[in-house]
Formats: sequence, C-alpha cells, structure tokens
Amino acid sequence: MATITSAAVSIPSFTGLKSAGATASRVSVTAKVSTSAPVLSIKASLKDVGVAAVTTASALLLASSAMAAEVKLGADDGGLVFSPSSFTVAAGEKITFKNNAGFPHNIVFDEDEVPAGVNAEKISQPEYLNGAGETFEVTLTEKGTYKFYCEPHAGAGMKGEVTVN
Ligand SMILES: [Cu+2]
Repeated sequence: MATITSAAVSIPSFTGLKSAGATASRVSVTAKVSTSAPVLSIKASLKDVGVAAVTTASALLLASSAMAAEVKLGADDGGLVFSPSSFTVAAGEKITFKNNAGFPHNIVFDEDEVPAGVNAEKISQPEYLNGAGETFEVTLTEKGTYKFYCEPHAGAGMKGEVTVN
C-alpha cells in the first residue's frame, strides 16, 4: 500500500528549491499551508489524493501481485534523479517509488503528459517523502506514456517517464 508520510506538509529547507523555477508557484502554496489557518482543509485534500492512489493500488493488487517495478528516489551516488528515470511496465503493474538519497522527494505526474482521460492528481504523491526508505506505490492501467517529476528537484533534472503497455 502507499505510504503516506506523516509529516504531510512541510517547508523544504534545501537550497535546491531555488532552482525549481517551473514549480515555484506550487511550492509557495505548500509553504503557506504549513503556516496559516487553511492548513487543515488543504492538508485534507492532499490526503484524499493519497487515499485515491491507495485505493487504485489495492484494487489491482490481486491481479498484478507478481509484477512490480521499483524506482529509487535519488541515485545511490546521491544524484537528484529517479533511478531508473525511464522504464516500461505492464498495465496494472505496481510501481513503487522508494526514498533512497537526497530526500525529501515527491512524485507528480504532469497533467499534460499522461494518457487522455487519466487524472494526474490521483496518481501523484504531492506530499513529500521525508524519511529513508519511505515509499509511494501507484498502479497505472491506461496504456501510454506518462511523465512525472519531483517538485523540489525538477529544476535539477529529477524527471522521469514511464510507458505502460
Ligand atoms: Cu526529489
């Protein structure tokens, strides 16, 4: 099942954030969340997204338990990348993203870079994975190409692509 980080919303403290120009607006929203009153409602909606991902994974787990793909968040050498950054899975195959180095990380599927009809929000993990070994699991059922990125490190090149066939 997907692991939902207990520290659901936190302010990134690393300097890499500064280079994530394309995602700056989203990051600033996150920062507000942790310091102002609307925290609970926004936090709740983020959790709903996580729950949706869990549900999706659960429903398909029985049919696909023999298949799995694991993607490291951060390379063994500490590089801010998904490893592998480009891979292929079968429809219904479980994909596990696992914190490895350089965290926190998150996994955001680009709404413009997923197959038609797929809700990118429902398959993303916007909450940061903060601890070593924390995981996020997702199962993709629509065939096609999906692109995703880590918000804090997209500017440093932490982007990935998965083909479902
Ligand atoms: Cu990252």
